[in-house]
Amino acid sequence: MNSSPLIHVSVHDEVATALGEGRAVVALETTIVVHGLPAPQNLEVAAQCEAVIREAGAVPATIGVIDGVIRVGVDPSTLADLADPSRHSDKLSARDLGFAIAAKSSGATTVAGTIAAAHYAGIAVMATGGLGGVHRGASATYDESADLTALSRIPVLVVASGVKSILDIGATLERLDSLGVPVAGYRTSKFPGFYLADSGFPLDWRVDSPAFAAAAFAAHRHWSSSGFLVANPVGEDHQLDATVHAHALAAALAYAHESGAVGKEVTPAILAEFARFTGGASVRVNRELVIANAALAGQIAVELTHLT
Ligand code: PSU
Ligand code: MN
Repeated sequence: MNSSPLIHVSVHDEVATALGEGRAVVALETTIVVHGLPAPQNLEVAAQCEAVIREAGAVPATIGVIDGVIRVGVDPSTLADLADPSRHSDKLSARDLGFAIAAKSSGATTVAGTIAAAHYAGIAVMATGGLGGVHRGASATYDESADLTALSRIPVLVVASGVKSILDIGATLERLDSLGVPVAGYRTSKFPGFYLADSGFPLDWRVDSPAFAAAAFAAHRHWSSSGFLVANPVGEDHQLDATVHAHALAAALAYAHESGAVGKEVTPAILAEFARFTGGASVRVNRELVIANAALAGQIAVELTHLT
């Protein structure tokens, strides 16, 4: 699809055909697979996300960078290779993509990196687990995920279960407000708390159907080039026990501080400590919510094709 001698984006045939025919496509990120979830659940979750997107009538496009090419739609063996710990695959935000291409290196894309590539390829919907956001103590460290600023300028609808509970949720919601990113709860008026269904923070808007979410996003796109966040809570029967969550959160934050993790290492370090502390329960919750978000994203993407 490129006229330039530098072939830097390759769209999988099935994805290209679907886009050409105006059919629904949902982008999936790879950071959650490579740096977020432990093996072997990571590849199982990736496959299930693709399966539920197909069940909804859409085509999945898992995005990552392989040997300097942004691949929009990677097959399972390529994904397994990217996730192989011995490959030490990078974690790529939007600003990193140019370097990875120039260096012909490989890496997993975050939400920011994924929506940049998805939009470039013509995909308007993506699913993830939890969006990155404002870290606790950010007023001193300035640690705020580039997911937020990417969402403010890239018109992709993201389905996520809020932001990870390790973050400063109130500050993250304020930043999304300042950045002009619409936030809607899916069948709830409360912002989800990732491992918990309810973070306690109220939302101005709720959407009760995929069709309504698609209609609101389609209208928004007429006057704004920002993305759109649909916050889908994990089912109450799947959420983490509130007491376990509170203890795990305290342990994970202390661990992150002591480990000296900085920059892009912080989120993976905290997620890993959460998993260790909860004996894997947090991984089960993460798995449930990501798959549910992929299914909802598929339904919204299908509705969007009826409007555009
Ligand atoms: N959702 C999950 N697990 C994850 C992520 C999302 O359930 O690991 C990843 C996404 O790729 C998101 C990233 O963009 O965490 C945020 O990283 P940071 O805080 O370094 O921006
Ligand atoms: Mn950060």
